[in-house]
Amino acid sequence: MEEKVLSIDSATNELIKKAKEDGVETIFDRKENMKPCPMGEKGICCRICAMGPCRITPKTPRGLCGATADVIVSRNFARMVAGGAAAHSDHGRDIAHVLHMASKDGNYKVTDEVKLMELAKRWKIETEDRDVYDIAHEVAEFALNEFGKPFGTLEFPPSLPEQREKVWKDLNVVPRSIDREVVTIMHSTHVGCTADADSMLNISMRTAISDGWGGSYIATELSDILFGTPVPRETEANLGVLEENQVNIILHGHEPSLSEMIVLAAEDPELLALAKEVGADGINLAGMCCTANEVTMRHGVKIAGNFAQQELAILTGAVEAVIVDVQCIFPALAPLADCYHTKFITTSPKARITGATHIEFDEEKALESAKQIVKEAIFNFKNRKKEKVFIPQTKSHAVVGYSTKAIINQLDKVVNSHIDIAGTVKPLADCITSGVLRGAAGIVGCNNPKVKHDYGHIEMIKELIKNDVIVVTTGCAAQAAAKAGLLSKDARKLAGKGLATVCELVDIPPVLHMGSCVDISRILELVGLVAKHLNVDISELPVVGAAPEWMSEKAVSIGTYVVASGIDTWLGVAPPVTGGPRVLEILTSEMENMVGAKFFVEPDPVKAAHQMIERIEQKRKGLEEKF
Ligand code: SF4
Ligand code: MSK
Repeated sequence: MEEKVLSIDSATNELIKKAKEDGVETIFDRKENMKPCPMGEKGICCRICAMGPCRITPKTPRGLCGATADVIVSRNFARMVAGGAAAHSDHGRDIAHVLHMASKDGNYKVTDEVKLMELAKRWKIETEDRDVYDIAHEVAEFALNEFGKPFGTLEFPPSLPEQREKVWKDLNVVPRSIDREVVTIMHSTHVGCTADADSMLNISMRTAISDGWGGSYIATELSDILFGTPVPRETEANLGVLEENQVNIILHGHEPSLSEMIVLAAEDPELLALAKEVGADGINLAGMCCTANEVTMRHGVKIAGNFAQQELAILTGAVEAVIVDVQCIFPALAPLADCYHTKFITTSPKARITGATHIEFDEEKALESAKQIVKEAIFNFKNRKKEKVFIPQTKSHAVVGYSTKAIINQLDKVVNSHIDIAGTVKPLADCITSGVLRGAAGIVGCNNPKVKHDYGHIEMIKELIKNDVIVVTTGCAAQAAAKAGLLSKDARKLAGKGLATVCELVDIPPVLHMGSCVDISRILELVGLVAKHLNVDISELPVVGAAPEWMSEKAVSIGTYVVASGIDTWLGVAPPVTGGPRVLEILTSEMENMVGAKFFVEPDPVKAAHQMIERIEQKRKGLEEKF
């Protein structure tokens, strides 16, 4: 029987084959045996109280309490939003705590002072004649207060157009504080509370907005202040970045507070000497999932791969340690690591995994903790079994690190200094209104074995750039693009004439890496600034979003805040809402009347790209009438 090709990435396919030879299982095997529950798939199973679980069927159209399919589906959806918003925002809160402990002589320092001062001014924090760290601590306190302040509403960043804020005010979806919105969902979905799909989705929107324009935004801004605002830099991507003769360490998870310290520890002369002592040529760090994005855009650390490749890194037999913090970590890594010499090291009390080695990362002694973790990897080098090693020779060149500021810097290359001022998004807005660029698309999100690995991302991106739609990308989609060579400036040859010309003039690739999942806030910032420049609402711009291979609750929150921000969003995998006709109607139709955008579900990425282009052209007509 012919083998099913599970990925468009040759390194992935080679290692899936090795897994078979080694007699170990991966997500790709488990997917074959898993038969998803049809009730769960439609979202019509409720286990909110112990009278259930209740399943909606033609014979039982209501749960024991009387909840309808729409009530159950909308509550399940809201809880996914709450889970996603909580994960992103708690990440933001942790970074705020790190900023609060930053000091001149400590491990954590202020790196982007300009950004700190901008934020301090925005939040009306006194900056005159004050020590940078005093200001930083007050900024951190202000940020922490945004999570749980008892009165008022969220402080929006200046990139939010006032037209959009008005839409939210009219719908009563302006978030109060971030934690409060998450708690409100948990309360409202308790048995005997909200039993109205419209209201449930309204609450979901408010919580999602508190993520995108609150918790995630804070995570990005404070990370930039601490670790530096990314600038374009070169890197390489795919499992071929692992080195035969070095101590290979995979950094996997999300929060840069850990990975930044590991990067420092891996440069420590004492540890480098120790690596030599155990017979290695050096220490090779490689990132996975969003940690990869964080460390590649600030340090050029190479990208080992995306979500679906985490087990495959261990399968190479050449990884001394996989160091993880939070989110998107397979529990399967623990038993798999036992089959090889790899140490699977968890570091966060929020993500302990049975079978892993737990070394708690102590932010108070950050570098010391990081060194201890790196030492574990070095000492493990001697246990590597040469006969088990197979590193696929596949890697691609990529340019990463396009923060909003970095994009504006690139745009300055085409500013006519006689007419325009530098440092704005005007050149980008001009390219869009003139039609040289038809529009822009944000392609984000995970891998999901329901979709051929990376196929959804890559086919969609290629189709869009071919049609002069510039693509910005984050998360595991960004890594798929890096592996496929689409983040290289050479990828201009795959772009349409207009986009290729812009890329040439501004010296960028046609697909811009903007960071990790929380950095979708950078996309919101850029889009918001263009809308403000043109004095239109975000929903009037020829801008679309997509998550072709999404899988996490975070992606549900992201999709909801992106749509609530006025950007049409395509999903390659249907969310578990199809059992609620009213919920489906709101998400895929009525939201357009409320927020000027809606969800689309289309598993074929090329078809989806054409639907996106069609919507872009519709929005262009609206803009042309206006200008
Ligand atoms: Fe069943 Fe209602 Fe309890 Fe859900 S909340 S499990 S529908 S009785
Ligand atoms: S890591 S949420 S698999 S993008 Fe942010 Fe990747 Fe999705 Fe996790």
